[in-house]
Amino acid sequence: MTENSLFSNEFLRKMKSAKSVAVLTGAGISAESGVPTFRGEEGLWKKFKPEELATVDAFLSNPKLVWEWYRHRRQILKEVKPNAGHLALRDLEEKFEKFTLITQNIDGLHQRAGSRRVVELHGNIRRNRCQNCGRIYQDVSLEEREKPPTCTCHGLLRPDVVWFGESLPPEAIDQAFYAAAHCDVFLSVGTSAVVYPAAYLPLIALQYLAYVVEFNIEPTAISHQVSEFIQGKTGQVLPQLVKMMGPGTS
Ligand code: BJW
Ligand code: ZN
Repeated sequence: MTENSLFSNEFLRKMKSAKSVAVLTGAGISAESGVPTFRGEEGLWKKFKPEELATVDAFLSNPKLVWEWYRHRRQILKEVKPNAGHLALRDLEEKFEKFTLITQNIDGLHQRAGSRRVVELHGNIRRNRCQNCGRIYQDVSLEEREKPPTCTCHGLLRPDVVWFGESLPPEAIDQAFYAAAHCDVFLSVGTSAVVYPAAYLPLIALQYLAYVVEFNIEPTAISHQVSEFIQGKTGQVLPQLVKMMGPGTS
């Protein structure tokens, strides 16, 4: 352990010599901005399981309820800003030749923090898409509607996000799998690692012999498999990692 004691010498050595780093983030990184997570005690949605609302079936059987859920979340996002964890990942990006930030989050907070290369696995809440013809609508004023607007084809508009049973954007998943298989260090940050295929990424990185470090406030489904588990709030721990890395690139 170092004087800092949070990070092992091995982890810091790997980080300082890494050419390629991949990071997977989940709802936990945005929790300190005030965005509710999906699961666990802190999850505001514990009265709704995501598996019950984030599906096409739920949307088609009760479009107004699902639209309302997203309207509420869009409202929250108007009032929040990136936290120290997002900013630390932005700073980390500058330190490596190759850095891929893969996020399951749909909140756009990494981009707002200034991260340049962000791979969005589950879409983005700011856009809407026709459930029938797939046409994309960028007009954010549609968010204000109390029920889902309709497309010119008469299909219902829904947020352009990935629900259970739906495929992830092919380009995003390709980039994510490539980054996991080709990185020297992989960081799994603020995710419960129970939703696939995202949850495969740290396991793939391990298979390809990357050093895999998990950051979470509590152990998760993959904690026993990773190279190192670092317990703490990402808004506190990630800035310390950036500081320990020192100035410059590796
Ligand atoms: C902190 C903190 C702080 C708090 N600091 N930490 C293989 C095996 C088994 C099942 C499947 C499989 N492959 C596919 C499946 C089915 C399914 C699946 O995974 N089901 C599981 C639940 C079992 N997957 C799918 O359906 C996916 N599609 C797919 O595979 O397509 C191919 C296919 C098609 C048809 C048939 C079969 C295959 C799609 C998954 C889409 C997930 N979508 C959602 C909603 C997105 C839109 C929205 O936001 O509304 O994505 S669900 C929800 O979960 C959201 C999240 O991105 C995702 C992950 O959650 P996340 O980010 O990990 O959040 P939490 O709340 O779970 O965890 C937060 C963590 O932070 C916790 O650990 C806290 O401790 C921690 N934390 N504060 C650090 N301050
Ligand atoms: Zn349409």
